[in-house]
Amino acid sequence: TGSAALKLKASKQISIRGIPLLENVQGVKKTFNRHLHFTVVKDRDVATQRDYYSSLAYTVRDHLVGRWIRTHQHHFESDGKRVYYLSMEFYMGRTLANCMINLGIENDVDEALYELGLNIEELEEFEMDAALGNGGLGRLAACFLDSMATLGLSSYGYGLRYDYGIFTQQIKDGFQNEVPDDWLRYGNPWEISRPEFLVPVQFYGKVIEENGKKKWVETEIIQAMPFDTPIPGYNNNVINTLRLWSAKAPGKFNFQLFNAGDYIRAVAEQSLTENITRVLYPNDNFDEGKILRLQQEFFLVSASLQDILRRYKHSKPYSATDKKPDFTRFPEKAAVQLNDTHPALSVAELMRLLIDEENLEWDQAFEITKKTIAYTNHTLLPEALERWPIDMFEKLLPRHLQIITEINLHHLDLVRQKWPGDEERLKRMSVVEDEHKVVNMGYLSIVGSHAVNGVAQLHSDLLKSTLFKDFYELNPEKFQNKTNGITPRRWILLCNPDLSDAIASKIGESWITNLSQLSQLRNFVNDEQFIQDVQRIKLENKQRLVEMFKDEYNVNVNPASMFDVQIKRIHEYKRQLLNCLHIITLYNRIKDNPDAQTVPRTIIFGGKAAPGYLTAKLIIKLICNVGRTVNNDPVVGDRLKVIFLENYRVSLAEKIIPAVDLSEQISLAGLEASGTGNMKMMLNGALTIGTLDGANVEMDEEVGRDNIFIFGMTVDDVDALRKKGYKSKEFYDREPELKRALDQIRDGFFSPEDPNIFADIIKHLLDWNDHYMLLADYAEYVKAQERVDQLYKNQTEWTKKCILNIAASGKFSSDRTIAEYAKEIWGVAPSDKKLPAPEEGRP
Ligand code: B1H
Repeated sequence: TGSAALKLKASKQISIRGIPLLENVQGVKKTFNRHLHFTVVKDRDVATQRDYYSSLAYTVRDHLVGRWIRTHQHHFESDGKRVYYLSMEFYMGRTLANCMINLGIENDVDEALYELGLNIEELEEFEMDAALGNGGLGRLAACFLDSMATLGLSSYGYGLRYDYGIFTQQIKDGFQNEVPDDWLRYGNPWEISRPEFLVPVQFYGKVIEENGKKKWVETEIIQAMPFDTPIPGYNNNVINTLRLWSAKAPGKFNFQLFNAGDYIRAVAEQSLTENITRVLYPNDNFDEGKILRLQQEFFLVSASLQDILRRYKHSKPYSATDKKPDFTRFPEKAAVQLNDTHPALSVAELMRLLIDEENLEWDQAFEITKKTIAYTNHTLLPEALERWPIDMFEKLLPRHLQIITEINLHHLDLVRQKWPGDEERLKRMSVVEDEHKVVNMGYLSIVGSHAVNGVAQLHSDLLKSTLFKDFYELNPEKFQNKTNGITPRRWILLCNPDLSDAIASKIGESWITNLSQLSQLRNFVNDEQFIQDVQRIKLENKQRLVEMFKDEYNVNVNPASMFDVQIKRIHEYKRQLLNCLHIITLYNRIKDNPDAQTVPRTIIFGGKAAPGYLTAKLIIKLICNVGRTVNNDPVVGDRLKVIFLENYRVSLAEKIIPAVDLSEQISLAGLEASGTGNMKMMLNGALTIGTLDGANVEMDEEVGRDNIFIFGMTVDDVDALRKKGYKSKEFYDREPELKRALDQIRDGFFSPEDPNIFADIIKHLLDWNDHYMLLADYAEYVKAQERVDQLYKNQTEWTKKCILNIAASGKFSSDRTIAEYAKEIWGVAPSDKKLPAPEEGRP
């Protein structure tokens, strides 16, 4: 109750959380009690905390539905161009607090729950994360939905409703275990199924010719059942829709078995069909190439495109009349954005629907397809690039293989026209790679799109100069950059209310939808009161985390220590191991010099390893073992602590990010396409230590080199070193502290009970020549960390730089990113118009 009172006091300051009105508060209490009774079917004698969460969720949902229906009517009536964001991942996290904030009812609900004697923050913990994503790519899709709704776009997310999202990570003795994420176990108050919009998706079968027309016949059908989730815009009464498909066996499946009287088996087999949307593939930046994944991708693509075409055919100009839909105008009414190549089959499926179902000619269909579709690339890592074996296509999607083959023939004709006789180039640019008998989905996406973009300037430039060089030379006008962004609603307003209030007290509130206004904070960089406020808020955020460390990890952490944080998927290219080598170095320095004054640090890791990625799992084990050694060494005391946070996910990120002092963004230059965690921590007043990779480059440009710790090789340095011939052992021999750390790992210093356990890590770094060049960047990294220590000793100077970072983070709003997509790719215009609220009567 103390914290509830504190929260009420704090939240009164900022009007955007809604001004609590007595009548509203009474209304919320009434609705809450009604839902407890009629929806949850409990009374207060037997209701559990989870029941209260459910009642609260339904209460908040009630405030959405009127606006949701209204938004739908508005989109129908205005009949503008619709934007469709197709993604295999939407990493939404929790919905409750985000809805309250975007609707501006947070203070009303706070007050009502307080008066009911309930702790709203405790109730919020009962909501499971909607964790239908792996990492940055899925979370980006979620941030984009928020921004598209906030910018008033008529937009839809399309994805899959996995029964199981990204696994729950448990750490036992330093080893990661995966537990299925049964997120729908207690029901999902935020979704509504739409059985009336069920869509059949075809698989297998064969292609025949009838009257000169191709026909895909004898297919197996799986139904796609849509589930809609509301996506509220910030303070504009817009509620857009995220539509997720769930696989459903058709009622009369498997005729033969039914007729043979094997009823039980026929029904049992239905559940096998429904496996298509059972589980999210848990790989970040890695393509497993499994047929089930190809089925998932086609299921998303086919159901979504059929739905999109149906909406077009029933749109206003055609609904009341019997006018035949004119598909040549389809690209004026629909933009389809592919979130990486995972929905790249859209190119072939849209062609099939236009040609086979709507009877268009090839050339016309291809023009329409290209004008409609655009493609975002998210990675250059070769192991993440999708290349599906032709046999898989042949079997699963025979008609699509034909269409792709024909698209490729037309495409290669154009290449031939531009570069006559250049057989090598022709081979390099073929969508169907004859040599490996695979379809290159990146190439298919480029050929079938009018726009291709990378996710940060450096990444977009590298696409043009390396991975897609030939395609850039063929169609330079297609290639664009759209630097990623994050939504300021979830990533500061929701997760860091006190910092949001402090900012609002200086520059008002319009930065929430116009983040570049944060630059006004530069005027307060010498304002002592503001410096103190920012410092105090960071400390309080850290103290909340310290309590969790005590409760859940039984580690005592000094809240004044520097919180040095690396939170992201565990991957060799992200170089968590480099961070680990630095920790060992700090440890050795303390042990060599027990009395020296050092800047106390708490080094925090969080992140999941793909279940099949053994090296990543071993890295987790090493971090945990180093932590065990360091944390229990009495000589070290509270000068150095290492914590590996279990089950890092969106809802945990919201707790950690506001407490970060130092943000670790240390990937090998050229390999992290953008990064988005880097932006979240910058916005919340952390300083960054990082390489010139991904969006770090643009953060550096925005904040200035004095206010960020940049170290290590650039992309050009990496290239040059590889050309010259990199030998990691030379660095091992040259750097005594590096050698010592590696020797300790190799000799079992951190694993006396199993001295050989880290042999593979040593193999990667020394024997196999350190593919991600950690050893080459080690010395500069350690030096950069020394500069970090120096600055941290002067808390005022440190905090000034934090303020300058917040002030410079405006570029990284996903509102800016989406406004650029809208203008430069989709051809739609954002609107800051507010739709009328439900109580204002029909427009
Ligand atoms: C990113 C992926 C990814 N890039 C394949 N690529 C996947 C690739 O399941 N799969 O097969 C899943 C994910 N994810 C990330 O996208 C980049 O690594 C980040 O640098 C970037 O910030 C993020 C959003 O653009």
